[in-house]
Amino acid sequence: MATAAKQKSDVVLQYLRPGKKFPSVWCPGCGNGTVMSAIIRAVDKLGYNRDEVVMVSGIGCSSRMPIYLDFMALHTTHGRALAFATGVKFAQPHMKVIVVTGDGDALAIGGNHFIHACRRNIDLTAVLINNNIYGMTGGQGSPTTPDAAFSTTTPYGNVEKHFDVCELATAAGATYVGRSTVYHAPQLEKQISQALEHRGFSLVEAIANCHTYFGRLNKQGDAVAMLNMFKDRSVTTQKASEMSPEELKDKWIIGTLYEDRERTEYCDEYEKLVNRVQQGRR
Ligand SMILES: Cc1ncc(C[n+]2csc(CCOP(=O)(O)OP(=O)(O)O)c2C)c(N)n1
Ligand code: SF4
Repeated sequence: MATAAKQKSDVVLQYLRPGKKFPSVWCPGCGNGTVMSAIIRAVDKLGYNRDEVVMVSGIGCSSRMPIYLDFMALHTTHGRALAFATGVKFAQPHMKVIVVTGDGDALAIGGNHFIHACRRNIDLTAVLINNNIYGMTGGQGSPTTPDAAFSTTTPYGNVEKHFDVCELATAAGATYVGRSTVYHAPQLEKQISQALEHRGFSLVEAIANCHTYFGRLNKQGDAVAMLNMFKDRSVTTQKASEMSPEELKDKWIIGTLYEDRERTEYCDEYEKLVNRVQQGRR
């Protein structure tokens, strides 16, 4: 048992950037670490050459991830990860491009890039770490802060409707959409693997704990209490299909939520266009 656990952690250690090993800037117990291990395990099991993996992020606690991981990396400006990643993929189509982004980074300042990356169906995998708040800057509300929830900018309770990021991505044209939580680490890894193997724009929403701000301000307890809450409030797609809308209220449906294998990917479509034009066809 101890050996199996050691082997598992060894895989994670192999992918950490030399000289950037722990301690990280993340608070002890932060969900970002679990998401990072799930990404590592998915990449490792899929057998990708790590020099062909590019990790791109914006700014935020979650967006610190490429600093720790020994992949090709771009730590970009706030909200712009998908725009940079689009450029990387278009210039180097053979690269596997993983975007790590927070709910604020992807959906507030980066909201426009997010919907257009979905619409284009470019072959990127976005892992959106949703902790319902801005962690790095001290707990301000984000587009996923739930109705009535507390943050430093909603001290009397949020009056705005929040985004369901998976519904948003599906409506905008993403061709793979999945969700999991940091409590369900093996399933999170599976969703990330499926997203990486999908040709087109894929999104995995990773529900994660920021106990330091969201948990504290909303009296949800420490990291362990928040993980137990993720366990209690999550239902699989299969179970959800047997539940009424009332029963599903305040629940997270986890698993693959949407998949379209038919639609052509953006770089492939563009290559076809170039060939057509070079042959003098319209
Ligand atoms: C142009 C710009 N505006 C604002 C900021 C400040 N800022 C840095 S991170 C951040 C929010 C991060 O929240 P989120 O993306 O949810 O990530 P988390 O820290 O929760 O992982 C903000 C507003 C910035 N760095 N640049
Ligand atoms: S502030 Fe929140 S999101 Fe940032 S490292 Fe701490 S627990 Fe994680």
